Amino acid sequence: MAITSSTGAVLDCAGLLLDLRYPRVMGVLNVTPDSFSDGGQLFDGSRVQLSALCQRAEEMVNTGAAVLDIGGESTRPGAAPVSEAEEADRVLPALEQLRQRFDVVLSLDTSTPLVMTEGARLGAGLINDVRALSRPGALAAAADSGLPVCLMHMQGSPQNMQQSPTYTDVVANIKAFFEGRIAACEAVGIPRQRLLLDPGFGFGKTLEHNLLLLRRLGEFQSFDLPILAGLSRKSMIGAITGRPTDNRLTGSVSLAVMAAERGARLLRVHDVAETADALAMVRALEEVVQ
Ligand code: 8Y7
Repeated sequence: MAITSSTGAVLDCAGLLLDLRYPRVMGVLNVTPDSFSDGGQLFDGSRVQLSALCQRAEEMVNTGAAVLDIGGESTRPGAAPVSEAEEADRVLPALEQLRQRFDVVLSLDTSTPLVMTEGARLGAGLINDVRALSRPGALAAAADSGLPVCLMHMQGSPQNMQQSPTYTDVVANIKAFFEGRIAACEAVGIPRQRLLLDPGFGFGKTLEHNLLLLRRLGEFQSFDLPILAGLSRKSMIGAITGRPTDNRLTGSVSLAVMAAERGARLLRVHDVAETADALAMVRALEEVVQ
């Protein structure tokens, strides 16, 4: 199902091919009232505003997004948990609308088995789980969906992850975590070639952990699986530049380039057009001959 090469792969995302042999953009579409950098923008009172959502999606598709990542549960530090039904009510109508309008891979940013199962039925192409299929029933739901899955590393939970993140060696510890989750996936019938790996910048990591992870990102290429990186507008940029979330574009694009140079093949970002241009330059350098 997947054509692999040394640098990337072509993933079958429910019939749409996602070519990860060069770095691609995943645009963030939050359908939450409370996400940390763009919370509430697609919300009208308590409901998802589908027309605003489609407008944002169209802009992202037209400016270079290969994937749209739809999320209905905020995972910012300390965020309140949301019920399965509430999450499904936010995400599934959004997915349905987007599926009708756009021929782009639609990713579900979810840890919830119900959302995986129903989302796959409605045409989702990818599962992006910040909990790496650890919720009860998630492995089975993901296996049944037949979809590719991004396994992200998080230490702790969104409620407590930033309290005192601790590693003996951040890269070695996260590699060991990936080994375990890959084995768990294979045990339920999710083939290894259907997986992407993400070290989870900001999820139970200090600034130093995040910087080390980025510097050493290339070491995760040893798995020979596509690497996803989410750095866009994150607090590590605020910590270095002193900028608030709405003024982190330069920092975000810079980090996307650094990640792509170290092998990341899917960059999860808020600023699609700017990142797509930057990644086009990375690609040109990768592909030039002689
Ligand atoms: C990431 C993510 C978020 C990330 C993957 C934010 C849902 C926080 N970050 N998924 N999700 N990787 N795979 O800052 O880094 O956007 S939410």
